[in-house]
Amino acid sequence: MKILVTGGAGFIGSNFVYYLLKNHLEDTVVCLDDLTYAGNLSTLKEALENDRFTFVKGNIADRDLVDSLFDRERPDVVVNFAAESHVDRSILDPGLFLTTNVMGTQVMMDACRRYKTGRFHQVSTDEVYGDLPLDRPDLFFTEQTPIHASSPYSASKASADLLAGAYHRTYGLPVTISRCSNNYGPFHFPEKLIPLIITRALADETIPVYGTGENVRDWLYVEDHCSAIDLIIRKGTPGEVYNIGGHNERTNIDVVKTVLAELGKPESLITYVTDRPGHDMRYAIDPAKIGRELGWQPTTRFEEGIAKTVRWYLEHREWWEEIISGEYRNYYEKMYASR
Ligand code: NAD
Ligand code: TDX
Repeated sequence: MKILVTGGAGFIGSNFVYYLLKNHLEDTVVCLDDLTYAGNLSTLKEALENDRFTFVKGNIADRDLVDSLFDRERPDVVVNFAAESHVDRSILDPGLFLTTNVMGTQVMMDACRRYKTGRFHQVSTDEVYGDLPLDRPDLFFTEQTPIHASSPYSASKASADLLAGAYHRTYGLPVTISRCSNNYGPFHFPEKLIPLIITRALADETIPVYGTGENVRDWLYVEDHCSAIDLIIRKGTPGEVYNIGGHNERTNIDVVKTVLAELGKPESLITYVTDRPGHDMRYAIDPAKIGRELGWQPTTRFEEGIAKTVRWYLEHREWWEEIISGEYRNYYEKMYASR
């Protein structure tokens, strides 16, 4: 198969590219990525040396570019990772989230319709379900949970999901959607909580914890997310939504303490700062459907995944030091100075 991966120079997309190249020697992979602040060609260095991999720089919302790419490549499957992905940035500036996450998804699906692509897979998120209360640990998000977005980011992802569902029903486009919990692992951009803790703690800088640190996230090692998407594009049923998660709920403060302990850094680095507006309290995925129907199971326990991730950041300093020495400094100053 020829698989077109959008957003493949970002965190999860790049891990998925490497997953495909390693596990499916019969497949070829084309990556479409606009190399925004979150996309990094150095992330794809090893893939670029593989003759089963092609990189194309371009915006998923650019209709002419996407059409000519489909004309040339005729992919069998499209996996759409490309998105603006950071909640805090969506609060500062929502517009780009609508252009990329909603309009970009539409452009990709229109191309799939025109070229009769065998599958369009939309990589979505558990954030489309809103949040759960802390005092009801018995509640989980299932595929039937109503959409209830809290941030401009999650509203844009929810809009794309609704559009994808409509393209399936109206035009018969073979769409699948996956909604995964928080990922962590190699190539995670340092604006997100876990790599932010690692990169700042290594420099003995303070770790900003929003609000009380009691918010709960459900963490999944990125390779487990990749194996789930791989199963869905090969065995999943068009028109279906699949939740992905590994029952790994942790409060933010627990995550911070676990990572600091792994690094041998003191908890005195923790600094409580002003909360994120509209901050979701708890995410918790019920992954029973993908386990039952496709036989997917996560393989990496949280403590093991954190140890692997910390080791990766220690061994790949050049990757993240390059990022945090550039424009990222201005971002950090703008986002955290007045907190
Ligand atoms: P990321 O921000 O690390 O990477 C996004 C990639 O998309 C970058 O390479 C960027 O250059 C590219 N991109 C952005 N706008 C583009 C455009 N208009 N055209 C082409 N390329 C563009 O994001 P991520 O964390 O890897 O997330 C990937 C996908 O997975 C997103 O759709 C996100 O909503 C979803 N998701 C993420 C998580 C998570 O924990 N990170 C969890 C569930 C779902
Ligand atoms: O400096 C910080 N301090 C802090 O306390 C940052 C960056 C985050 N946090 C908190 C906010 C969240 O409760 O940590 C938690 C995790 O924050 P993020 O890493 O920003 O992730 P989150 O908002 O949960 O969203 C992530 O998971 C779902 C991804 O960024 C999304 O793309 C994905 O859809």
